Amino acid sequence: MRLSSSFLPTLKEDPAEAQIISHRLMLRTGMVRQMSSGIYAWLPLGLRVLDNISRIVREEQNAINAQEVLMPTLQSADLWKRSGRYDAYGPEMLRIVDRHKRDLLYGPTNEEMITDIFGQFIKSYKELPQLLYQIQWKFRDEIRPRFGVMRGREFYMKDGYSFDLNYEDAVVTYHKMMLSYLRTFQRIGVKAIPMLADTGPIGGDLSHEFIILAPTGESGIYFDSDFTEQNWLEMPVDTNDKESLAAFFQRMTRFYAATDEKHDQNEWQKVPESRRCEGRGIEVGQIFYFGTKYTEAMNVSVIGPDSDKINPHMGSYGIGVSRLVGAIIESSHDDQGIIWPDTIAPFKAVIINLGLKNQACKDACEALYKMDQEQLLYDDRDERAGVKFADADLMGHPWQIIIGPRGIGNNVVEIKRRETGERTEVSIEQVMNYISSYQG
Ligand code: 5CA
Repeated sequence: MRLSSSFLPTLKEDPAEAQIISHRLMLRTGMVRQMSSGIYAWLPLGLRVLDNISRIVREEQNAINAQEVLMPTLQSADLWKRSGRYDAYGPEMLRIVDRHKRDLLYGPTNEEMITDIFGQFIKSYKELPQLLYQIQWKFRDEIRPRFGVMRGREFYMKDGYSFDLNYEDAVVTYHKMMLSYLRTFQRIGVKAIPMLADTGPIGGDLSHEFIILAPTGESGIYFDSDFTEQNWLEMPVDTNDKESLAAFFQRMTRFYAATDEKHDQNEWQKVPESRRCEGRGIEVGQIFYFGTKYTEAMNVSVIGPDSDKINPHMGSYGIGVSRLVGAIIESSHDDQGIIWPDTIAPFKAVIINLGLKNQACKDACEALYKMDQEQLLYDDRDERAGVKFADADLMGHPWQIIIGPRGIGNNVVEIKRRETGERTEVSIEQVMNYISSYQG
């Protein structure tokens, strides 16, 4: 994308409405714009990040054979009356009446709808397990929307739902999803730590929250620092083998990790002092096992091996995709601006042309830009070098490729790594190679 003709409306001043750094940086870089309280429009730069996160989430869900669906945002109130949650959910649910006076609602979550869909099609235990997910907008009429996209009213969520024949099988699915989440967050470039959690309005008796460390987080957290040393992508777990999954789960739960709600001082004392980490964190995902809560209430069953009727055991699995955008910035920025992890950055690199009037510079920039127009942002604006550098740091592209009259005479360009500030000179032919083979 050429910066001179793109829709990247950056702000010069800090917006007054933003209390935390991620919100400030998202507004300053023109990623989002608030349209009503807690409701945001995603502009090109922000949407690219949202799409990149969604892509990784999708790949890791598909890798454990979860199947993607897309359910409507509007749901019939009748569904929620069947589960008993229509009255129980309270004022967070946005209730709507259509022209025929039928009660609808903007879905805050989809346990009822997916259970209904499942019940319409799946009739035998032989068709279990089933694992379905979607990435879709949700609405919760939060009393105090704040911190930008982190606690919005309309927000983007990956929500997954599982159906198993019994408790033992449902636990295998829970373990599988746990591993898939750890891999997802590692690929996204954040350290998310699973912590035992309360189940709230979703219900059930087994749940983990995934928490990213950030000083502005809403929960106090305690964890064993050895957890963050684990490489989940290289862990040899066979997701089709329940013993292998159970062994992984046992290994994982060896590390102490708890939010202040579940913190246990006795257990905490058993962690070696040098490994005790305390701080604050942001919840970017949560998984639940809640058994037959919805299948029983909504009278959904399958025929079991002995021709008896069985209510399948369910779990649900959420990732706050839009919240993650803010949470990543909270945990990855400096005084100059955002520092995007490579895998979800809106652009791989920015090309900074310091010699707009110099034909050799222009030619070099154009040639480079043509190599990957989708992933490169070309700063071809008629602006001072200082402005271009500041904007590049602010927007947080992992790489800056700086092309100026002096270097280009010797066929070299300067490359700056945003994360470390490290600078290298390479020949113009080597730039893309250097970037794609960089190993931290
Ligand atoms: N049905 C379950 C799992 S699919 C569920 O709704 N879980 S949840 O309530 O924990 O939400 C899943 C994730 O959505 C949370 O972990 C959080 O990251 C995100 N989320 C929840 N509320 C908001 C909000 N108001 N703004 C932004 N993200 C939110």
